[in-house]
Amino acid sequence: MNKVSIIGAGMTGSTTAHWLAERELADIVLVDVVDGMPQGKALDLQESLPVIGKDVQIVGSNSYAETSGSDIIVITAGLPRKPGMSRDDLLMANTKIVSAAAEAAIKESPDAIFIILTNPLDVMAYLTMKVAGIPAERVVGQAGILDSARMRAFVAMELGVSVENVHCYVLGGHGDDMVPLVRHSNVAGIPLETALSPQQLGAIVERTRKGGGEIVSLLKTGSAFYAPSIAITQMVEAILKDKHLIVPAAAYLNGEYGLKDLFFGVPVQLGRKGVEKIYEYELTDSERDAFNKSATGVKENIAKLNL
Ligand code: TXD
Repeated sequence: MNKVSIIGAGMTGSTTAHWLAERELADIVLVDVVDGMPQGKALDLQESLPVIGKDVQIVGSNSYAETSGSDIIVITAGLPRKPGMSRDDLLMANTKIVSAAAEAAIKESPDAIFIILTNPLDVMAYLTMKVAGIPAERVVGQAGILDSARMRAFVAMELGVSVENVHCYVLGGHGDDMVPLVRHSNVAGIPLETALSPQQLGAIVERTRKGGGEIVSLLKTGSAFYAPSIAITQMVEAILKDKHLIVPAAAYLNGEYGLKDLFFGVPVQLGRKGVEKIYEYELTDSERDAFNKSATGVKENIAKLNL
């Protein structure tokens, strides 16, 4: 059985464990600093499995020893946003937490692939690569599947069609300057720009950009967790099953899209080795401008880390 360790057993971490166990994808270790919490959640989840007939082991712990030999390490440890906060406001607090997590996790699982969720996402993925000292293809950040799923949900609701017919691609940094690529998105092959009026489309793009904030203001404590954790699950499955699945995700760029030395949301092919390939879309001038604006924000935050 494959082994996936999730660092941070809060809302996104434990919900990821839930989706993974339900799909019988791997044995799971949940690690958190809170005494008893990961153990309690792991046991509760383990006790749910007889009902659905799934056989995976789920362990909760406050130490990294149990994570030893993991195929994948998912890092969700850190603070979530409060209403009114931007993702960037979390930078300094989460840098300490993610550094410690990456350092401890790599010692136990030197060959693992890391999937990062903690915000600010693109910067935390970069930090993990540096601290763990592993090749870029073994680190990938989750943001694009979620942002694209939000846009797909809004389009499906607007048109009254199945979400299965809606394909959207949101790339760039995981912040308010993310880039919903309208020209590359479609409904059953019909370009989004034909299927929707400019007003409808404009409203959907805006709601997508602020999709995380919309949930934060509704919840008042904490941020979204169902959609982010199913997005991680899709990435875990693509890696463990060596699917060569192309998804929007944060990968290390070394010249692709004219950008260098940052993690950034692009179409990424995921397989057993991690990031197998980055696909480059042809962009118009305005799309490229949006990419560059988003990348500047990510670069500024990376610079603050003084790595
Ligand atoms: O798409 C995306 N990238 C995101 C990112 C979508 C949703 C959430 N996103 C970010 O993930 C969010 O802004 C946060 O930075 C993280 C985790 O969000 P979550 O909603 O899971 O936060 P919780 O419920 O507060 O859980 C965080 C847990 C909590 O149980 C802490 O005790 C734990 O992290 N924590 C730690 N675990 C291990 N080790 C250390 N050092 C540690 N510090 C805190």
